[in-house]
Amino acid sequence: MRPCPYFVRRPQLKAAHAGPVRPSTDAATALRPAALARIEGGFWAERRRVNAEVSIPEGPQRLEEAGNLANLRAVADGSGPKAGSDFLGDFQFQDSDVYKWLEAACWQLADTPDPALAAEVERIVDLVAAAQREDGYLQTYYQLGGGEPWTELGWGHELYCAGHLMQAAVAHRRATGRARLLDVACRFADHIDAVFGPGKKVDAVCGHPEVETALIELFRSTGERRYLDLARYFIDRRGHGTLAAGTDRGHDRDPGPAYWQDHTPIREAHEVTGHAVRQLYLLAGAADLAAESGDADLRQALERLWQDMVATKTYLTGGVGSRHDWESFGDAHELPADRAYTETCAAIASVQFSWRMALLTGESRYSDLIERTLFNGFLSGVGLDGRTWLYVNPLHLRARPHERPGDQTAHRTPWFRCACCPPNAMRLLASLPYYVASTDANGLQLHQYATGVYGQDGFSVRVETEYPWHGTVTVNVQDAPAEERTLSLRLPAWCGDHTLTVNGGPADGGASDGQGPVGWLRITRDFRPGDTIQLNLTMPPRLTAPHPRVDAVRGCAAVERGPLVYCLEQADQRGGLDPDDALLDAAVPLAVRYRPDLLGGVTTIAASGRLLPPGETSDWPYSPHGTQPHWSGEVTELTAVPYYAWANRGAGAMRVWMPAVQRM
Ligand code: FUB
Ligand code: ZN
Repeated sequence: MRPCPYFVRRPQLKAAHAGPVRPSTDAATALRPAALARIEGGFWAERRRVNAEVSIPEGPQRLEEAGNLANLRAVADGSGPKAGSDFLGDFQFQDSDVYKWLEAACWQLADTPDPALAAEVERIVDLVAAAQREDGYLQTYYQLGGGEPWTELGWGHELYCAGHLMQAAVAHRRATGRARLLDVACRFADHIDAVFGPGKKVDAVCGHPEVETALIELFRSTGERRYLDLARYFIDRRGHGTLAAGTDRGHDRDPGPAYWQDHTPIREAHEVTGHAVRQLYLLAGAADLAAESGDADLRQALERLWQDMVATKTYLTGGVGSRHDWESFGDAHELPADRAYTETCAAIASVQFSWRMALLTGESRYSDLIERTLFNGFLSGVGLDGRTWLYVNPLHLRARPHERPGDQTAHRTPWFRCACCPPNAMRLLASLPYYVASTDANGLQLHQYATGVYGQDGFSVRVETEYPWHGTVTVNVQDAPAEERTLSLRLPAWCGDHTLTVNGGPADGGASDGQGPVGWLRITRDFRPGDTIQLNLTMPPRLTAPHPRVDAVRGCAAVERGPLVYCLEQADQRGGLDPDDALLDAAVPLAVRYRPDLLGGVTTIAASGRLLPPGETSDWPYSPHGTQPHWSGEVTELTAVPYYAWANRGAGAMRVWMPAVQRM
């Protein structure tokens, strides 16, 4: 293998500096991810245990069965599939699943050394390195005769795969200190740099953003500014219609320029639109660029687009992307519960975008959305067993759901023909500790609540909590410098009432920082090791109503508690009641019950409902305004479980939004 032709600086990173999103020293971010970040117990530790013990170790087997590794072997040593049609898999981007798995495995290794996993990582790194072309190019689909590289920018996913390779390489470098995969990524980045740009062979963008954020991470890990410049070029070049729609071989359907985010430059955009994952990966990359460049216009555009997404295009679960057609965002307030697409990857992309915005601005609202998305619209994509997945995450499934050809189904599946979601979920879970805490010159910020240790530079804390089941968060100071520091605790937007104490007494300064009633609770003092801060977040169950513009669920209510969105699954209802056959009575208080035996241990919520009278049918499903002829039946108890745990007990109906009894 040829050495990387450019000088690449590789600063010695401390092992503690693992994790994604490491702004450079000069970056204009308000906050930086905490270097010390370990989740050691509680809710997320259990989900991450399953990820570490089941999902990640079984990944190579899934990649073997799906042909991804065979494709790499075929290129590396001529074994397996030969050329053209022998490429295994239905999509040009099969390689990206391997890279996402590698990234997940590396973040896992950064957390917990595991010789068997480390050996597996090195085996696959060797395979990837061996498949790389002399000139740095690497994509097995085209290397196995799929066509001429860089001629199918719409659907080819070459820069998308390159981006995932770079992210895997950065994870490998940060987690293991090794440079082998980083060299592969640099050689590919250098090749791309030689091919793309004004006056070069190609002056256009890829149909799937991803390389932008990856190049900036590669810049951060190598110090090579050309990678930052290349990312800037791709971000600025997008939105100028460089992608010839529908002209790639085998693709005669034209998704329109918004699908691949080539309809308008980011700085001029006013709404999130098009393919949800493409949109959010692009915005994540742009947020990285805003951080590294200090570009205020770009930052303003990102704040505007994030706000548009939250205000008009986000489900209660944090899921985004309401349309099955082209996996896209819908119109404002087009948020149907039953036809929600809400791809697991889109939830992950939303977390990635929001985290970059949280670091850039220091505002807590971004981490509010991260929390909502992690606990609901993301985690629903991951089976409790760690080996079955959801690609789409609807908020309503009928007992006899219709299935359209080409639709992704809402049944848990071991892997997918298009397997983007499972390894993506693995990498987010493996790197989750790095989304919990951040630091700035004044101190430490806790964005999420998870038992563990967090901190940096002589100021660290240990967090104990049974969140999300209980709202008590105990923070013990472990190390503190002999000077004042500020500890900031996010007051979740859902929380109506809280108390905060320091060493048992009132916390002076524990007030909001001007972001209205929600925001950061800040404690500034000369902390001493052993100081104890206790935050009590009151979390009664609550009913949530949709904005009247969300037509699809008008007149409905949803059950929530703390950060969790609940749903009614048929499996929990008396006599196997289909939740579609009931109304929820909002006038009756909700009751909470902890069920250690259910779904790995969950808090359930009981609500009062009214049944459709038995035998009632309707010849005409409408009635005079102001009447409710079909919903006067007997009272029943309805049981709600956390939405993230749905679809783990076989087929059955489910709803998040329940039509509410209207009192005349
Ligand atoms: O195109 C690559 C990935 O496949 C996208 O990110 C997903 O939405 C799925 O279409
Ligand atoms: Zn996906």
